[in-house]
Parts: sequence; C-alpha cells; structure tokens
Amino acid sequence: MITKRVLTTCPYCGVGCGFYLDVRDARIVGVIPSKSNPVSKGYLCVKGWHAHEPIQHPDRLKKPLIKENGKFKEASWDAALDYVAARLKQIKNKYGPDALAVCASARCTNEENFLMMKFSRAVLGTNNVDHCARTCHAATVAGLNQSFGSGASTNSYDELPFMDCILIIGSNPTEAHPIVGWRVRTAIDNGAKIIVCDPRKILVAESAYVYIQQYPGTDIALLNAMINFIVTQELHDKEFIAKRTEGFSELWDAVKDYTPESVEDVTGVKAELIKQAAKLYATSKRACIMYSLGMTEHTVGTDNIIAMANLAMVCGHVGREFSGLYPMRGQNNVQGACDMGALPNVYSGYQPVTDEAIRKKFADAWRVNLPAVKGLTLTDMIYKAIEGPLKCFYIIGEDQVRTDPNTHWIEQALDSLEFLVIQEIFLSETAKKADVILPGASFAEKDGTFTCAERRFQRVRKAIEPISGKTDGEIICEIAQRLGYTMESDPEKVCDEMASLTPLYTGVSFERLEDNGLQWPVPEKNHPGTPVVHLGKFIRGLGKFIPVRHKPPAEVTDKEYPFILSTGRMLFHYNTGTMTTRVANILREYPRNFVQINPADAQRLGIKKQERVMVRTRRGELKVAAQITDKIKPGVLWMPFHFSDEPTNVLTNNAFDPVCRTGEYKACAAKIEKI
Ligand SMILES: Nc1nc2c(c(=O)[nH]1)N[C@H]1C(S)=C(S)[C@@H](COP(=O)(O)OP(=O)(O)OC[C@H]3O[C@@H](n4cnc5c(=O)[nH]c(N)nc54)[C@H](O)[C@@H]3O)O[C@H]1N2
Ligand SMILES: Nc1nc2c(c(=O)[nH]1)N[C@H]1C(S)=C(S)[C@@H](COP(=O)(O)OP(=O)(O)OC[C@H]3O[C@@H](n4cnc5c(=O)[nH]c(N)nc54)[C@H](O)[C@@H]3O)O[C@H]1N2
Ligand code: SF4
Ligand SMILES: [Mo]
Repeated sequence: MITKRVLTTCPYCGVGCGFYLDVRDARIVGVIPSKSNPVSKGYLCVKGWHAHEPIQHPDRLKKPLIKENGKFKEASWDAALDYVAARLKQIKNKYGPDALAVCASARCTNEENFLMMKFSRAVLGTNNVDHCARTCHAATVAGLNQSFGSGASTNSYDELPFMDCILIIGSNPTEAHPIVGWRVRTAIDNGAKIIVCDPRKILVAESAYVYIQQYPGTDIALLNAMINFIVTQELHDKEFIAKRTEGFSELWDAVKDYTPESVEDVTGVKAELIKQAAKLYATSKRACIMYSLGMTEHTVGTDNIIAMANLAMVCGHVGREFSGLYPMRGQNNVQGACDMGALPNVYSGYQPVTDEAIRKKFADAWRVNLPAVKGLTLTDMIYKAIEGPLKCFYIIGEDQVRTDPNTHWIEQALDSLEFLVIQEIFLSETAKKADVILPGASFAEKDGTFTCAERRFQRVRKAIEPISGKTDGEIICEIAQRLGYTMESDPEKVCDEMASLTPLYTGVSFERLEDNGLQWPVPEKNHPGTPVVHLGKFIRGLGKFIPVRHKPPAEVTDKEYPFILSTGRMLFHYNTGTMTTRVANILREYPRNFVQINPADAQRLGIKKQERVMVRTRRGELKVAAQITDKIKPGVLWMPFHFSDEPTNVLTNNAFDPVCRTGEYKACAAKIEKI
C-alpha cells in the first residue's frame, strides 16, 4: 500500500524533471513521473526512474564522524557541532576570516545555498564561498555576462521543438540532458535541421544535417570561420547589428583572417563543411545554439562562450522567441547555487559584494559588518591551501578528490589544511580526508527549491524524515548558532528572505511555485516570470561583440604524449557516481571505467577490444579497458569520470581559464600503452 505520493524535482541533472516519490511506511519505494510538470511532461530518464534507490541505501552516512588518530569515530550531533564550531572559531581568531573557505553544493536546495553564502559572509566574515559551477559553467556566467549582461540561458525548452535549426556544440543532450534531448528529437521530427560540432560522433550527430568532427579545443577557430563566411557572403543581419549591438568592426578585425580554408588544419575540418554549417545557421529563421562543457571546460572557456555569442548576434539569432543560446547547466541546482550567490564576488541575484550600497543592504538585513573584497574561487582556494594562507575548508556535497582536475594536486591541498569539514550523504573520497564528517540529508528528506537550466524555480518536497536527523540547512544554522549568530532555517522563510533582498527574484515564494514553478527574472510580487530574456533590448543595453582568437589548449600533443585526451559523461551514470553506482541495475549495465580509441590507433598499437591498457599523462596513470570505436577521430582518446575506483581525474590537467578559473578537462596530452 502506498501511503503517500510526494511531488518533487529530480536530484540529478539541470533539466529539472518532476516526479512523485511513492512512500510506504516511511520508506520510499518508487518513482512516478509527473505528467503535468512543465519541464518533463511525464517523461524521465533512467536516473530519474531510479532516483529513490540511493536514498535508503545502507551506505548512507547516518551519524556524525570525528577523526581521531586517523580513524573515524561516531559522535553525537552535539559533540560534532560543538567541535566544528570551536575549531572554526579558533582558526578565525588565529589567522583571520580569510583563512577559512566554504564550498556550497549544486546538489542542495536554493535555500541551503543561500544559508551557506550567508554563513560564509555574515558568520565567518569571508567572501571565500564558491561551488562546483567553477568546474562547469563558470565560463558561461563570465562570458554571457560580458556579451549580453546576464549569464543564464536566454530562451526556454518549449521553444526547441519549433526551431528550424539547432546548432549543438560541445553538448551531448541525449546522454547528459535526456529530456531536453527528447525535445531535440521532436524538433528533428518536425523538420528542424541539426548541426552538431563535437569531437565524438554522439547519438544526435547520427541525425545531423551537418556533422563537424573538430579536434578538441579548436572551437574558436571553427566559430570565427563561420562568422567570416557569413559576413563575406553577406548573410549577416545588418539591421540587428546596427540597432542592437556594438563593436562589430572590432569583431571583423579579429575574424577577417579566419577563412574556412585557413582553419582546416587546426580544426581538422574541411572548409566546405564549415561553410555548409554557417549558411544553414545564418539563413534559418528560427535558429539557436545549444552548448555545454565541450565549450566551457577549456583554458579558453570564456572566449569560447563569447565566440558563440558573437555568432548569434551576427545572425540576429538572440533576443527574441525561437532563438538564443542554451547553456545546458549541469547539476540539478547549479543554476540556483549561482543565483543564490554561492560565488566569491556576488550575493544572491548577482549583486556585487564590492558595491557599497548593496553591501549595506545585506549588512543591515543581517545586522553585521560584511567583507568588502571579493573572495577566492574554488580553484584559487586550492592554490592557497597548498601555499599556506588557507587553513580551513567546510565543504557541502562536493567530491573534489574525484572531480577536480589532477587528483594529486587536490589531495595535496586538502592534506595541507589544518581543519576540513565535509557534509555528505555518502563516504566520498573527499569525505575520507575530513577531520569531521557531518551527515547531510538527500533531496527526498527536505523542503526547498531547485532552479533548472531554463531559469525555472521548482519545488522540492520532503517525502521522509532526514535519515541523519538533520537537513543540510539545519546543520549550517546550528553551527552558526554555536558561533553566536542566529539564522532562520525554515526553507519557506529563507526563500522569503532571499526574495526580499534580491530584485531578480522578488516575486518568488513557495506559494507561487506550487504548480509550474517560475522562470526568473521575477522582479515583482505578481510578475508571471520570463521565458525569454533580452527581448527588444539586452540586459546590458547593447549586445557587445568582443573579438576572440584561437589559442591551443594548455597542453598539446608531442612525441611522448601523442594523443588528445578528452573526458565527459554517459547516460546511465552521474558525476562521481556516489549515487548511480548504488543503483543495482545501473551498475550491472555499466560497472567500470573505459577509454575510447579509434580502430586505426588501436590496430597500430595492437590493442584489442576490452583489453586493459595503461593511459598516462604528465599527472598520472590509470589502467582501464579499451573500447574501440570509430565515433572518435584517430589521435583522440575519450573517458568518462564516473568510477571512484578507476578515477579519471588522476590524468586530467589542472590548467585553468584565466578569467573564470575552470579547468581544462576536455583536452590534455596523453599516451596509451599495452600492458
Ligand atoms: N547522465 C549524466 N547526465 C549529466 C551528468 C552526468 O554525470 N551524467 N552531469 C551533469 C553535469 S554536472 C553537467 S555540467 C552536464 C554536462 O553536459 P555535457 O556538457 O553535455 O556533457 P559532457 O559529456 O561533459 O560533454 C559534452 C560534449 O562535449 C564534447 N567535447 C569534448 N571536447 C570538446 C571540444 O573541445 N569542443 C566541442 N565542441 N565539444 C567537445 C564531448 O565529446 C561531449 O559529447 O551534464 C549533466 N548531466
Ligand atoms: N574528468 C572530468 N571531471 C569533471 C568533469 C568532466 O567533464 N570531466 N566535470 C566537472 C563538472 S561539470 C562538475 S559539475 C563536477 C561535479 O563534481 P561533484 O559536485 O563533486 O560531483 P557529484 O557527484 O555531483 O558530487 C556531489 C557530492 O554531493 C553528494 N550529495 C548529493 N546530494 C546531496 C545533498 O543533498 N546533501 C549533501 N550534503 N550532499 C549531497 C554526493 O554524495 C556527492 O558525493 O565534476 C567535474 N569533474
Ligand atoms: S533528464 Fe535529468 S532531471 Fe530528468 S530524469 Fe533524467 S537526470 Fe533527472
Ligand atoms: Mo557540471
């Protein structure tokens, strides 16, 4: 007998599907998709269908753990929280507030992220707060903000089926955002022509009108060549450029030498294909660009984003319905964690910490003095831990040891700290390094909201009581209390406080999110939400053309490391796999890591199907099974990163974009050897 059905939002990817959790005798026994959810309309992917399974897995952390002489011992909540508060206070007194840093979680609710950034700023007194967007779409926030004045998706999922052309570049929607992938399929069925630019022949490339298989890390050359061709063929939107943008002549100065022929060598793509793609995109009436980490996870990530914004503006394909840029945000609530100000430079709604009037508004509301200088990014926290000034790190729901580039580097940083607190639902590799582990609560054990990749706030609802006894939000507030500062932990009240301090989300409240959620901006109490932004006018006024030029990845191939290694995702598993490797059927289908290699390379090296091989880079080495496939070019290798016991990030390069500080997960030099 099902005793209740609780409507909530999927805890995995940024699509934001809605489903019910079926509860029987205080246990969650199943998932049923919600037909009325505006995002998923009754569909779910394999991860959503199994989202209940990890929640009650026996491996869940249930009691706080304190490390003594290298071993974890169970402790009472009071003992653990007293100890954490005492150590935070001691470190702050000894070294000052900027010796501490917190990492919020894109897996947690908006309300918990708001509390985490408030805790950092108002309680610890530091702007050193960040989260995994740094490894992910920070380039989107930095790039689109410069071009358009806002760093989020310009349009909505529901427009996709009605596009004439979708340019999919560095995004694998059928695996990483399946329910958006389903809308892309609908668009194809409706007659849309798809352009796919991806070093791997991903599933949607099979249905592409033009498929471009460039080398990883050569997208600026490719996009500039498209712009070059469009302008020389007079296919650009002169009226849009004149009325709505600035800087076109500077752009032209930069792209005039990027003829399609001139980029053939660097991209590995025939000029004719680039011309076909450019012409199709420019001449389609309804055309948009969908992109993701293939563009952001590079040392030129920010420039990659700007190059796409340039292309869209040259063709007038932005700032109206059925157009735009769709950055496919990754985690269930990474859009929200950014929106809530879990970033070192802004409060909620992207209000700068360096703006005196804004700082005063928050300081008055919170009755404290607030730090005026920007904090450290996650990337720079790691450097500062190794160098010495950063002494203490409080991390919620992020497994840096498995997900940051170059595992040895991140381990060195965590080992250098005086005190590490991890708030987790499973014993992740990062948690193993902690001095104290605080057991958090999964999405099914709390109320709140997530914001998905189309800027939609949606409700998350509690189906069962927290298994550890406390939600993540309550834990943060109880530490704050012990440090002498009272914070309201009730999610609905936190949401109201956030809305009252944040002009972009003034109209957001639990009551108004009941049915379909709300897409921000929601600048007034009764505002209906905003499916399309930059309509008629960009948020920054005029759209800005910013010239960008091709730069090779930080590490290029050479005699010793002749392959380009790229990494990414597969449909069945999710990030570190702490959750999906605890779903029996998923693990049965995909139990282990692998490396993809082109048949010509495999033959030359004598590597056979499924043979275990050694992959090496300048950072490390890893034994994995070889998967021979013509879906990648000769000279390229590809690996997923979902398997904790065969950890891909021992190989990846900790080289970072100078602006947004994201790591180059998508291209480094590697070699592959028979064992
Ligand atoms: N099933 C599943 N879904 C997920 C996740 C998951 O782990 N599993 N994670 C979520 C998260 S956190 C995120 S951020 C998103 C990410 O979603 P995506 O970014 O779509 O996923 P990735 O596989 O990382 O990379 C996308 C594509 O970029 C291509 N690529 C690699 N290098 C380059 C390049 O230099 N140029 C171009 N143009 N393309 C390149 C890859 O071949 C790949 O097809 O997915 C979210 N959804
Ligand atoms: N090689 C390679 N590495 C990558 C990438 C890549 O493309 N290639 N992509 C990068 C990207 S885009 C991302 S976003 C990162 C993701 O990196 P992470 O954020 O480290 O990965 P997740 O598996 O999502 O881990 C989050 C942790 O949160 C925990 N958790 C889940 N829900 C909750 C909750 O409600 N409360 C608490 N307290 N904990 C919770 C999970 O158990 C898990 O250990 O990985 C990055 N790493
Ligand atoms: S597409 Fe994303 S949000 Fe939807 S069910 Fe799958 S993992 Fe969950
Ligand atoms: Mo991500």
